Amino acid sequence: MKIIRADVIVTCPGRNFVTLKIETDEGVYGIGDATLNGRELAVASYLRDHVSPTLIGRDATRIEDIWQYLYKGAYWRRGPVTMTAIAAVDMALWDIMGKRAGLPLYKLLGGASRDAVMVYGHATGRDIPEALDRYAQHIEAGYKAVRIQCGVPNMRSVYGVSKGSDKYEPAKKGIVDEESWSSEKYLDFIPKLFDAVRDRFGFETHLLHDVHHRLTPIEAARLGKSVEPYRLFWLEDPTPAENQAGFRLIREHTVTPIAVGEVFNSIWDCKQLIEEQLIDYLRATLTHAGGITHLRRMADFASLYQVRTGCHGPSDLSPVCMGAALHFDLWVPNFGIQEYMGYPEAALDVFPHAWRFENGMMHPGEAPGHGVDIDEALAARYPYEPAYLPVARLEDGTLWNW
Ligand code: GCO
Ligand code: MG
Repeated sequence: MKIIRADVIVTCPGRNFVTLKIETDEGVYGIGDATLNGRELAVASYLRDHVSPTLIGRDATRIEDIWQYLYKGAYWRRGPVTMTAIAAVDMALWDIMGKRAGLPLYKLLGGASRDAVMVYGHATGRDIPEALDRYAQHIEAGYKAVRIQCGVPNMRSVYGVSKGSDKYEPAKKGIVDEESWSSEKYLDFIPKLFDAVRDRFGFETHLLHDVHHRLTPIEAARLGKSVEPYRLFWLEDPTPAENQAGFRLIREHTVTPIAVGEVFNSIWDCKQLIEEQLIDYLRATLTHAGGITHLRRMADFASLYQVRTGCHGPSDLSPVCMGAALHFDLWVPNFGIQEYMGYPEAALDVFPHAWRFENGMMHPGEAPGHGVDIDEALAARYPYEPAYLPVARLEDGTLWNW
């Protein structure tokens, strides 16, 4: 089964998505997500100019060999642009393999390890009462796990809090927005937020929170320690993870579970974190970490140390990634949780999908492959619109980690 075309489709149904469509001489095609928020066109060019021409004529069933070819063959290894491009090819080829076999992807991977996949939603509020109301809405919708983010008193802007609308979307059309940050104000406030959640809702739901790389290791240790009574499911990205050894400091001080890795793109980004058991959940996901072929390798390695998966699943990963991730989650033995924050309606129309949500649990469906398609005519009605993630500055103007 030979590859005869590999086209890149860029569309903006509410936000930008990059999709790779691979077609074969047997008429079977597959699609993969190549969306890298704020740097979409870099991956589109990498695929269009440097990868697609090398795919033509290759056997579409040689998924592993094509992965190795793109990884080793570029000479320049790793990095988010390269690994996102490889991921898109990999996802599309697994989709083709499933369609050809007439099997849903999770069965190709080894079959279901569970009946459905637990997901967590996002409750965000400008203040505690609003955040608690959103939390309540999630419980009513059946969610068993909820991430809470909340405006901090006397702080102009806070990661994760939408300005008005219900859905949080960090990328801003056309401009790079500047937000401000104070670790001191945040550290004082967060225990009060969790206290209010547990006070009103008890310990029934899993409670999650994202620090979004904002603290130093010792501050993160202090936060983890101070929120232990609220028994979080996880505390996410408490400090940037380039220095993996930095997490030792956090581990020495707290038993609050730690989740890291939405910006990881390779097993090398988390080798020490996993080997030294410095984290509990790995956030890497298919689109940014080399697709199914590579994420499977990372998850297997993590399983040796009882580290579980917690795939990144914001609306800036396309519904194609979400579909493939749900197959991965249904199979992966060391599954923890999957993020699911929903999509703009227009995006769901452009990407018809087989997955379903019921009572806080999701299932990828039984369609062959990953079960997500693209309506190209509809996609063409939403041209690319430049949009960028914000940056954060400390109150004195110092550029900080957003
Ligand atoms: C999350 C993430 C996102 C990122 C976004 C960047 O936990 O869902 O932190 O909100 O900020 O994916 O593109
Ligand atoms: Mg995050």
